Amino acid sequence: MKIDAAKVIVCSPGRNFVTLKLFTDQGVTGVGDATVNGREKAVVAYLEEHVIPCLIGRDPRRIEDIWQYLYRGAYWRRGPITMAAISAVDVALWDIKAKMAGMPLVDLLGGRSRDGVMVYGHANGADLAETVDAVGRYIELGYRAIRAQSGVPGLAKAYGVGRGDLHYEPAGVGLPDETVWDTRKYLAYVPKLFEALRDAYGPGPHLLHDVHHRLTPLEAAQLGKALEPYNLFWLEDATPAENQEAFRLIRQHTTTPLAVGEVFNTIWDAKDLISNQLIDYIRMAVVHSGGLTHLRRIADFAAVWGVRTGCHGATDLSPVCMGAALHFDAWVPNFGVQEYMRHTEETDAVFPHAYYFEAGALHPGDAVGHGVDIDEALAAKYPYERAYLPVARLEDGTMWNW
Ligand code: GCO
Ligand code: MG
Repeated sequence: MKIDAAKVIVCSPGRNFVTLKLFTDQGVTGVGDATVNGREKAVVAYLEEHVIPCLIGRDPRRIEDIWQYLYRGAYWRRGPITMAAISAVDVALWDIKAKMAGMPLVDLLGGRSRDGVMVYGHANGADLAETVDAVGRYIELGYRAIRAQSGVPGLAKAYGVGRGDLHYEPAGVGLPDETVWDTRKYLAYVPKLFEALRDAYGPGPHLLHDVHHRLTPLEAAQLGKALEPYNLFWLEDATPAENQEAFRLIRQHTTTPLAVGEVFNTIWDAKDLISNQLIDYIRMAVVHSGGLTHLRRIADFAAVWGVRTGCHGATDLSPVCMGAALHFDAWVPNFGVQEYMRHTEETDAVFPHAYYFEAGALHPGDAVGHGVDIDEALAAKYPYERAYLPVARLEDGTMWNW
């Protein structure tokens, strides 16, 4: 059996997606997501110029060997572009293998460990009252876990606050949006938000919050401590994690559970965080961390240290990534939660999928493979548009972390 063709499809049904489709001489095809938000074309070039020529003629059944060939063989290991390209190939190969076996992908991974995959939805509002209402709407929709983000008094634009509907997407066409950040205003406000949420909805719902890399380790420790009375499911990306040691300081001061990893690409980014038990949830996504072959290895390593998974699932990860993630989540023994930021109707139509939402959980469905495809004719109606994520500056103009 041979891979005899490969195609990279770029489309923009509301936002940009890069999809790899692999074809075999036996007629079975597979698809993988290769989207890196705001840097999409870099992955397209990596795949078309450097990866696809090495794939043609290879046996698609040799998933592990192809993974090692692309990872070790590049010499320039790791990084988001390399690992997204490897992931796209890996997921397409797992899709092909599961289709050939006539099974949903989860059965190849070891079978289901749970009936549904608990997801958290994104509630946000311009101020405290709007955010409390937004969380209430998610509870009515059946969500058991909800991330709450809110506008901050005195700041024109806060991270995570959308355009007033359910489909928050931060990337915009045109040059990067400039936003202004002030840590003191934010720190004074967030505990009030979670106090209001617990007053309104009691101890039942799992509440999550994303700091989006904005704090220093000491500030993150202060926030974690201040939030302890509200029993968060997790506090995410409390401080940048290039220096994994930074989390030790946070950990020494608070019992609020910590999640990190959506910008990580390999086990090496998380090795010290996990083995020193400095975090509780590892957030790496199928698309940005080398596919299922690498992610399940990370999950097994994390399990040794009692760290659970919480895969990134923002709308810049395509339905193809979501499909693969749900098969992984349904299997992985140390599952925590799956992020679910709903795609627009246009995106859902371009990527027909077997997964579905029911009672606060997503289900991967019973289709063979990972159950997600791309409608190429429809995709062609949404051409690529250059888009960037915003940037953030402090009030005096200093660049900060968005
Ligand atoms: C999340 C993320 C996203 C990112 C986005 C960047 O927790 O869902 O922080 O909203 O900002 O994926 O492309
Ligand atoms: Mg995040």
